[in-house]
Amino acid sequence: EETETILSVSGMTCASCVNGIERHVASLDGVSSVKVDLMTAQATICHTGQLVTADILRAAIEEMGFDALVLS
Ligand code: 9UX
Repeated sequence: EETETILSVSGMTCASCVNGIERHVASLDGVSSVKVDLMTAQATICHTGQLVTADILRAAIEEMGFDALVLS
């Protein structure tokens, strides 16, 4: 079923960071929506619990050079 995961993302300094994370995470199988907010430094991601875990999302963002922490 669909799960919503919220992560704290540090290291984002411009709108291109936001777009890059949104595009990268959205390309993952099982991810249905991604919203990244620069001001709150949070990513809100809807995904299937079967294909994508919160830790996979965290790792995908960290691979891009940001620090990410699963909040909920
Ligand atoms: Mo902007 Mo983000 O020039 O990694 S893309 S800082």
